[in-house]
Amino acid sequence: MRRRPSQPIRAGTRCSDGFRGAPRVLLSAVKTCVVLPTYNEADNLASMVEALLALPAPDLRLLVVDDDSPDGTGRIAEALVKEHPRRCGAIHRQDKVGLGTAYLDGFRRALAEGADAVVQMDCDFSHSPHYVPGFLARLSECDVVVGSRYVADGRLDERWEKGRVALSVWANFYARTLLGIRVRDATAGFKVWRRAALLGLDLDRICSNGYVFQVEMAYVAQKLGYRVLELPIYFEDRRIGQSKMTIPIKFEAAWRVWQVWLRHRRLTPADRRAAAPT
Ligand SMILES: Nc1nc2c(ncn2[C@@H]2O[C@H](COP(=O)(O)OP(=O)(O)OP(=O)(O)O)[C@@H](O)[C@H]2O)c(=O)[nH]1
Ligand SMILES: [Mg+2]
Repeated sequence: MRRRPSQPIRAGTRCSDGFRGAPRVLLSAVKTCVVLPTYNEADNLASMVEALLALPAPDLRLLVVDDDSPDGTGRIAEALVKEHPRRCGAIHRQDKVGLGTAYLDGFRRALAEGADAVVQMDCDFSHSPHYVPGFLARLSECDVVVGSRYVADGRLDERWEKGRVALSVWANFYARTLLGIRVRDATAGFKVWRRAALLGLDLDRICSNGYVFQVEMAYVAQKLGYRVLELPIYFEDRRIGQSKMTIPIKFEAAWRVWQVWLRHRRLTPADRRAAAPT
């Protein structure tokens, strides 16, 4: 069955990626993989995994992508894989090679393992696991759900200093204006993708490896005509551990947005990967 890019999914429609149309998808029927990139998250990983495995989404699996964290996060991941062999997996990479490729490696593995829905989220509790079932349930209405700080009822942690809030708002405004991104939170890192959307996006064309990865994914998804649903989240400051965001990374991100524009500005829905199911 083929649908035009922006055509809504009718109630009861059976789609080739295992979803039914509105009003609600049966969570138990959706094979979900949560991709968790980690670098020095030893204090967060076990509690994050515990919280995710306790969610009312029985066919939910986790995939940790660790970059040889000096604090031993990789060893904790292995212990969790041993403890939950059917529900946890891990990819161990040799070096800190970046958030973008961590997600791409995780997405490819999740798709290869047959996931219908792929969740991407930070492992520091900024993205609260309790949103995941609600996001999955709304995936019947769209191709990607975005956990958004900048829609009505979305909020940033009150403990953020004014400068940090201003920078976040400015970065979002900059990326949205330059690229014409309609999503209010263009830099959001908490998303749930339909299998068909990730396949159609063609992960091989995504080139950003740093924080612009989120912007590139949002831009390419929009250019290819995928339907985005933004749902509000409360974005809490990381509970434990340190941010990997530095001033040079922020400057680098600013000019890389131009690269994203140059690379993808001519994409249209016809450029979805041909073999991708709709
Ligand atoms: N595998 C891998 N994970 C990374 C890398 N950089 C960051 N991460 C993880 O990606 C997620 C987001 O990174 P954070 O440092 O929290 O970045 P942030 O959310 O923009 O910054 P904060 O506001 O301080 O939380 C976390 O789970 C990190 O552990 C990396 O190079 N490789
Ligand atoms: Mg974080």
